[in-house]
Amino acid sequence: MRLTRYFLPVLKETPSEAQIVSHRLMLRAGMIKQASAGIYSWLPLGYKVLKRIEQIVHEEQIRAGHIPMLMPTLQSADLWRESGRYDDYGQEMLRITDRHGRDMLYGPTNEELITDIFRAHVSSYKDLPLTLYHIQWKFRDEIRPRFGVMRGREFLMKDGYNFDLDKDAALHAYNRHLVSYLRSYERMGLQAIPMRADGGPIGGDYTHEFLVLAETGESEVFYDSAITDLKFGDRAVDYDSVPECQAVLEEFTSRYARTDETHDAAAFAAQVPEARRRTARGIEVGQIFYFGTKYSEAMGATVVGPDGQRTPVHMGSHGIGVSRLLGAIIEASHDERGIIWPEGVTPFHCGIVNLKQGDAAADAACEGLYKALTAKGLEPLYDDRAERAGAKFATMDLIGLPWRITVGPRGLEKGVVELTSRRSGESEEISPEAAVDRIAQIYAGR
Ligand code: P5A
Repeated sequence: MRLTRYFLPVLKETPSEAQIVSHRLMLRAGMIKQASAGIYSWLPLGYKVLKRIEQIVHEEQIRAGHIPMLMPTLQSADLWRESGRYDDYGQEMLRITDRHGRDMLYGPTNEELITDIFRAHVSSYKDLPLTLYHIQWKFRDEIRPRFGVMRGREFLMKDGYNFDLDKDAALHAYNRHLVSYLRSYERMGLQAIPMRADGGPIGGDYTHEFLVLAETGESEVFYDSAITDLKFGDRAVDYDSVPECQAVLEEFTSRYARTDETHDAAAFAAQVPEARRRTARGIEVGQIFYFGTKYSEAMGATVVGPDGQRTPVHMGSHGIGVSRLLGAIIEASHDERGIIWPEGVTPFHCGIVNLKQGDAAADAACEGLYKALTAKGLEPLYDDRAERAGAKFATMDLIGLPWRITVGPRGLEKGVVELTSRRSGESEEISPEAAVDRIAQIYAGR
């Protein structure tokens, strides 16, 4: 993409309404624009990152054997009356009446809708296990929407639902989700720690939240610092293997880590040596639940088991805050100049800065780099504006592309361009061809 043809409305001023750095940077980098309280338009740069995050989530869910689909945003209130949650959800639920006077709602979550689909089409244990998921907009009329996409009213969630014959099978689904979430967050450059939490309006008392530690996080958390040494890495876990998934769950949840809802000061003191006890704040980027037969019993979602008897299925639901993740990643990865995107989610693979637009050699070298990178399947952002170098660097630093290739007449006389890492700030002078190869190598397999 050439910057002169792109739509990147960066702001010079720091927006006064934004209280936390990720919100400020998303506004300044022209990623989002508030449409109304807690509701945002996703401008091209923000939309690109949102799509990259969605793509990682899809790939990891499909790897785990979960099946993508799409349910609507608007739901009928009748289903929610069946489960008994129409009243439970209170004012957070946006209620709508259609022209025929029918009660509708903008879905805050989809347990009822998916259970309705299941009961209409599945009636035998032979069709289990089954896990369906989608990535769809949700609406929760939060009393205090704030921090930009972090606590929105309209927000994008990946929500998945497992259907199993019994509790053991459903707990395997739970473990599979835990493994796939650890992999997903690491691919996004994040460390998200599973912590024992509370079921809230979703239900169930077996649930973990995934928290990214950050001072601006809305949740208070208590944990054993040893947990931050755990890395999922690129281990290959067989999602069909009950012991392998169980082992990952045990490894990542055996140390004390809880949100304030379930924190137990006495257990904390008994289980964790004082030097390793931490109280901090965290951003909740996902939550997994096992709630058994709560919805299947209320809504009559049963299957005929191997013994010929009808039995309600065991279920769980599993959510990732896709739009919130943009804020969480920026909170975890930025400096005073702007965002620093991890390679896994960056909107463009690298920037190309032409120090002297209009100089024949510099223009030609930039065009050459642009074509060579594109031919390798990479997406560079070429700053081809007739701006001074300082302004171009400031824009690149603000929008946070992890790599920058700087091209100027002086370097070209020596046959070199400059390759700079946004994270370390280190630069090296190399030939344009070597720069292209290096960028291709960095992104190989991503
Ligand atoms: C699990 C999937 C559920 O709704 N039902 C379907 C279950 N869980 S949850 O924890 O309530 O939400 C899942 C994730 O969505 C993100 N989230 C939000 N993101 C932005 N703004 C909000 N107002 C908001 N509310 C929830 C969180 O990341 C949460 O973990």
